[in-house]
Amino acid sequence: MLLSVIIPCFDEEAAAARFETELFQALEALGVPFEVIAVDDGSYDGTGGVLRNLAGERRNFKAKAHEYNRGLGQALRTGFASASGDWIATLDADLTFHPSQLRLLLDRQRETGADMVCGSPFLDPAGTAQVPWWRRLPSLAVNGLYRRLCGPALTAYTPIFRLYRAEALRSLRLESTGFEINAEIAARFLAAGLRVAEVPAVLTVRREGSSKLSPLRELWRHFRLGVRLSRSSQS
Ligand SMILES: Nc1nc2c(ncn2[C@@H]2O[C@H](COP(=O)(O)OP(=O)(O)O)[C@@H](O)[C@H]2O)c(=O)[nH]1
Ligand SMILES: [Mg+2]
Repeated sequence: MLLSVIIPCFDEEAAAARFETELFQALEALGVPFEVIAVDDGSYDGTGGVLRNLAGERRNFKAKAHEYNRGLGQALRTGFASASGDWIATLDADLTFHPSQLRLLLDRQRETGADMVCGSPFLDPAGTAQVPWWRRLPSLAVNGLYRRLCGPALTAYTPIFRLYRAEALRSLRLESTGFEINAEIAARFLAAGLRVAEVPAVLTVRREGSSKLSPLRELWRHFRLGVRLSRSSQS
């Protein structure tokens, strides 16, 4: 087994400085062969330099770059295309789903044989205990809508913290360019009849830098994806 860990990065210079220590320590403790693919999505700060330095030092760290900002969805798709692992995990650059929790995803996959395992902060009250209400409530509402649209198999349609069977992920035709890509992937896995599973995961708050989420823009993108998904389920 080879695990490819994809990390989209947009203006994450301070967070990326923690990869060398915190990220690698957590990944090495998993005890599985891994590679990290960080995608610098046209950052304006020093993210590109930090990632390139790391790529020079570590053989299992690849730095990919977009010339200009193309969005989280495009960054993940660039990462998927460069991954050589038979399993792919996706992670936030701010490590707010701590990479040590990948153990939970790997264990649940082994127990269930699933093609996709989602880390859900909504399965257990501890999962979002550190998240302020003004982030938690909109997120619960959006995930509730996806449950109505795509089914109750999952509680976490929007979070990035996942493990995918690479072959299954590559079989999907993905269109999303923004944060809604995680919901699109989950919906496509379900629609294709692939096996999905969830495990409780803890979401913490960012230690450095600022959130790149623009609430109105993302709400609009979720709305458009919802329309696309309901059309494709009718046809
Ligand atoms: N590549 C890329 N990554 C992005 C973009 N916007 C956000 N991200 C990354 O996606 C992850 C989630 O973004 P974040 O700002 O932490 O959103 P939040 O956790 O919802 O507040 C982080 O790793 C960001 O660096 C983007 O436009 N392109
Ligand atoms: Mg974040």
